[in-house]
Amino acid sequence: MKTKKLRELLKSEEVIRVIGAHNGLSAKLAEQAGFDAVWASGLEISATHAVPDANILTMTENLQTAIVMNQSTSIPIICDCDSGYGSVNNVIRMVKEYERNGIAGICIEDKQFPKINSFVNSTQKLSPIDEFASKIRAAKDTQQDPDFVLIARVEALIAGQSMEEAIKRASAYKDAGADAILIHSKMNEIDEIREFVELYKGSIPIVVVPTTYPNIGVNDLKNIGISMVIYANHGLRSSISAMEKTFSRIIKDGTTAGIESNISSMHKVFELQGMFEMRQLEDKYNDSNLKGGENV
Ligand code: SPV
Ligand code: MG
Repeated sequence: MKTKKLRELLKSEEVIRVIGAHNGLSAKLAEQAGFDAVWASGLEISATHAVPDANILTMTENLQTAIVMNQSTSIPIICDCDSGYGSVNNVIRMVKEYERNGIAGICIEDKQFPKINSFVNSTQKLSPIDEFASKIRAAKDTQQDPDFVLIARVEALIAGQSMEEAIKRASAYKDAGADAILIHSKMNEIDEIREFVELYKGSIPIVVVPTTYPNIGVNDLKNIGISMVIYANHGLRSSISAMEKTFSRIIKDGTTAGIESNISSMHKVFELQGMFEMRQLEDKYNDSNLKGGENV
């Protein structure tokens, strides 16, 4: 069970390394690179639909994407579920659906619906603490598998609120039953996170997303007392720059010759999509109608 795997990871002394992904292929690449788990990122999934990260996509669209990701990997998927798609009743259905579909963990954030990405220069509207704590209690009461993980994300620092407010929220969410706290920050240094960890004496794992403070290494995170790091958007951003380079070069050159050596081979594509395994199965079951060669 992937829920059990994620629980085991949360007990480990090492920092759990998680990478953002947005489809089956990127989830598979995450596993092959050696990540412990995959973050089904709202930012990545919305961007790959070419819509804003602002609850434009529905829960069902995000879940369908997460299901494909889950089927493509053997490592746990942690789903970014924004603020839970509405009220406690939305959260209750959400937990049922995500759990039923084999998702190992979810993360909900204490913002109002519709949310907007934390790095957008906009007013971030937080939920009242009690309202968000109720969502956590409802989620924990709903889950059937005790190993299903709920991460509660504190957006107080993102919203420009005090450290005291962030600590108060983290404590309330832990009391409501959260399995881990994601403390989000948009500072360029780790100091704010370090201060949070020092002041927050809660006994549950702490998760960080170092998008704006990339210089902090995994060993430093461990020394500070962080349990999980999510590199939330680096797959998406690397694919955008790679495609931009390739596409503009083809337009400029009028040929693909100049980019061939910089892009993955067709062999690699076949390997990633399981083409060779499929062909072996054909041989095994002797389905002569489907036979053909690899021509590229
Ligand atoms: C995401 O990856 O969608 C996240 C992280 O929620 S952030 O973009 O930092 O809000
Ligand atoms: Mg998100």
